[in-house]
Amino acid sequence: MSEGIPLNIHCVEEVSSTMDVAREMVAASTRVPFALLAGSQAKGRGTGGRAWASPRGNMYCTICVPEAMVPAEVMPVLPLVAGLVCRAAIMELIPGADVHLKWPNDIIHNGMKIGGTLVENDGTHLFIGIGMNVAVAPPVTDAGRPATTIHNIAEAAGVKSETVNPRQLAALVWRHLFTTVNDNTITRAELVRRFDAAMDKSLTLHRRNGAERGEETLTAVRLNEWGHLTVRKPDGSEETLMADYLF
Ligand code: BT5
Repeated sequence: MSEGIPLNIHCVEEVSSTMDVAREMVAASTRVPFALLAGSQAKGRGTGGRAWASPRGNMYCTICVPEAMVPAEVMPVLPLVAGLVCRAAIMELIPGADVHLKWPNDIIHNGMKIGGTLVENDGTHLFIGIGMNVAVAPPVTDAGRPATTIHNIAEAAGVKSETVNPRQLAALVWRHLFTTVNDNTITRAELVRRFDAAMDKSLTLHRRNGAERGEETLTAVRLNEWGHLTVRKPDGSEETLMADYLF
């Protein structure tokens, strides 16, 4: 049990994208909440139409939750919560691992990308997509940062990497997600504080223009109460970003 929500994971082999198949499952009246965990994806997607490389060996999961289950305090920062629960899941498997977050949706180790999250909705349900590299770090072909894997992090930490697998990781993400969603004492301010504390503020950031990176070098300064990121520019001035994605 995860804070009253029994684990409900559907495991499949290759799909186009777990986001699309999860929507079809809702249309076919699959019991929600559920998680769809795929072995690989032919058309995995990131934000803004970018591709998510999805070879076998990694975790490709969409958790579908009725919108009505998510409290008003959590809803505006749900994309940040998605990153927080992924980090918590990895750190439960590899205690003390140096796992950080990059606003708004990346999970990072030593400046390399372990995974990313993508939140979509259909008006009544939320679809929380999570891709995490467990065993395979695909080459990154655009201006994104290099990829790493949870197995690499485990080995560096002296944890047997074969003890970390996609199914187990998905179950931990599920538990951390529903623990947060069902905590009726949690506030938006607290979730923002947690994300701020988990950010790697030493990273050099760039705006994304499609597959290109913007020239200006930015650094993360702080989150505001809505979880928007204030960055510092090379001339020392600050700007608050709302819907931008960063490389
Ligand atoms: C994300 O997008 O980081 C969100 C990724 C969400 C993927 C999951 S998998 C399950 C579910 N089903 C889907 O179809 N999607 C979700 P974004 O921040 O836009 O990052 C995309 C960028 O990450 C690309 O442009 C590359 O630079 C880089 N990238 C692509 N595949 C990668 C990988 N496997 N590991 C690390 N970096 C990758």
